[in-house]
Amino acid sequence: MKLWTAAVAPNPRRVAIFLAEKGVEVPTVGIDLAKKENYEPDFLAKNPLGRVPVLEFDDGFCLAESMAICRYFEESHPEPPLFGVDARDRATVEMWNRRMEFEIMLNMTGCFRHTHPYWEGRIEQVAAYGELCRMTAADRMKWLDGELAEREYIAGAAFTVADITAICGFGIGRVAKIRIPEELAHLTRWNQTVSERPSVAATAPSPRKG
Ligand SMILES: N[C@@H](CCC(=O)N[C@@H](CS)C(=O)NCC(=O)O)C(=O)O
Repeated sequence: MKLWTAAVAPNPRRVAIFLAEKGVEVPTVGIDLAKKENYEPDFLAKNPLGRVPVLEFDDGFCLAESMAICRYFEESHPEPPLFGVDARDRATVEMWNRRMEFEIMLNMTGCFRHTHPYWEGRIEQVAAYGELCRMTAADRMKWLDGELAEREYIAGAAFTVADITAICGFGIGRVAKIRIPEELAHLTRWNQTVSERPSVAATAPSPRKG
């Protein structure tokens, strides 16, 4: 088994944090997105969408989508549980993870992709869309701050995959110069607590790398 991944990129980072939390080690192969290695025929044969991460099994089967990969490791290595512990809890984690994907990560990556020089000449950048994502992200941070007044982590009292998705969203947002405003005390507290976890600290993107 091997994991096709890319340094810094937020979706591979979700899997890297998840594996570190589980204490699972999987051999990795780095793909250089800047050199467009993800669009070379060998990689497109693994994922025709040209996206990382991809988990390649020994029989050649390739599993893409970071949450599908995390789900595989949740089933194969149940401890510690990161997708919830019973029917209601698992559904609650699912709800929050999807919210973190659609409300946080999508806006952070949208801003990064459409405003950051890293993507110049690589994709068709629509600056106005990037700025809309920045504004929406600001609104969603206020919303999340209110939610976090009620509990320690995104989905409840325990650290889950929803926290992983959110912290990876905030990480790439920082590269696009989206900062959590200090007055959002609950979100700031959550960000500090989660950022100090070894799995998160070890995979943090540097703003210079893009
Ligand atoms: N929904 C996919 C998204 C994967 C994705 O967008 N990966 C990015 C890196 S974070 C990528 O491979 N980008 C390459 C490109 O757009 O050229 C997942 O959750 O794994």
